[in-house]
Amino acid sequence: MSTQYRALDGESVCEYVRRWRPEFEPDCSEEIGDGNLNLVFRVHGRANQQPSSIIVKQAVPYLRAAGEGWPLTLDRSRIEAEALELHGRLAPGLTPVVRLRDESMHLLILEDLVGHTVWRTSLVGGKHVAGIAAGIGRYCARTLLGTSHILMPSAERKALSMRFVNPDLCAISEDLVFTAPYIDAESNILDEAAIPIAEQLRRDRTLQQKASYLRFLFKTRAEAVIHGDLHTGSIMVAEDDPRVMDPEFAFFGPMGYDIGNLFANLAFARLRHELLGNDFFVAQVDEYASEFWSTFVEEVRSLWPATEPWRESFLVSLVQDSADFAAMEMIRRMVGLAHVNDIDTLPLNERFVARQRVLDSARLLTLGLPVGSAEDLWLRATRKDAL
Ligand code: SR1
Ligand code: MG
Repeated sequence: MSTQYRALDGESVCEYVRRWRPEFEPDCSEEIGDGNLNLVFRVHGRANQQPSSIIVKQAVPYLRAAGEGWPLTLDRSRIEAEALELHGRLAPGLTPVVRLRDESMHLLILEDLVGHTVWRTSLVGGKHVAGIAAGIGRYCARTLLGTSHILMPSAERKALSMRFVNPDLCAISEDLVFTAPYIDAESNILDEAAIPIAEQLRRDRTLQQKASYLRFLFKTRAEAVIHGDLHTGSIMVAEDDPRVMDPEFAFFGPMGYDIGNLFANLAFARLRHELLGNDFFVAQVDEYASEFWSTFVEEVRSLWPATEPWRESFLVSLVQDSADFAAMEMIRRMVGLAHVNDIDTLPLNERFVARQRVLDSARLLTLGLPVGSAEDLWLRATRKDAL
């Protein structure tokens, strides 16, 4: 750890900001992080006589959600900054702007996206925000293709590969996504509605084998610099202005992991509203899924070089990978350490139905016949019957 490093608090973050930009006069700060990994402060103040605010995000040397007993590299702050810069360059306007990177304090100062909300919050509340799903489709196409061998020159990519070695954060996903949900792990969080499916998961040898194979793919398929945690809580939204944040899990991994995560988290929102009887918003989420994929495909087709005559088979196999990884994300959010509000805030009876539906859909996605299209993926992720 750097000798200069110290974790900031509500007061010292203001002093830090004052020193970084003397013309910014901080009034107060609030901690706004979700408490999983980092300290995140919004610092309010004045710059050039105008009210202003910025975000300070600092890594702490352990996993906050688990406590100091789970050490975690501070290097994740560098990876996040580099991923924001790389993805921001490839997909302009679709990430927050990094205003400062302090490697010795393991922190970033980011633009405060005033007027934006977390997409998951809008989805849970049934609030439509236009122009988001298409933007995320574009972001995925540009970042995934742009860091793959399809578009990035080999030498540049090899140099980049050293910058995105992310063993600690990958280990968290290898454990929390592909391992813990299938065993009686201490990290699992089980409400009463999760207990029946946790028992099924511990007995399900077929699913366990598949999870273990997918963990292998996650570790070995260095296809692109993926975001690595592309759920709807990692996306800030305002009308026609989606911004993808929090890429600290970025590494050279399988493209289907990002796409699958996005589909899985949209499926949670849809299921919530289906069980609450909000048919209008169910149809809206269906539209998001379709818009996301059609924009992704359109963008891939326009970026794809004519010298690589296998574009359509790339898309077919990406859909299959995405279905598999969507299934893993769906399952782990029911019984693992990190849950989702879309399902956790349902009344108990609906939550029982939801957890079983999620497991049944996930099995259909990853253990059924090969998934032939994104429409097929979405149908399986959202339908009622079991395999
Ligand atoms: C405590 S870390 C748990 C989860 O939070 C992050 O957003 C990742 O999804 C990780 O698995
Ligand atoms: Mg996050």
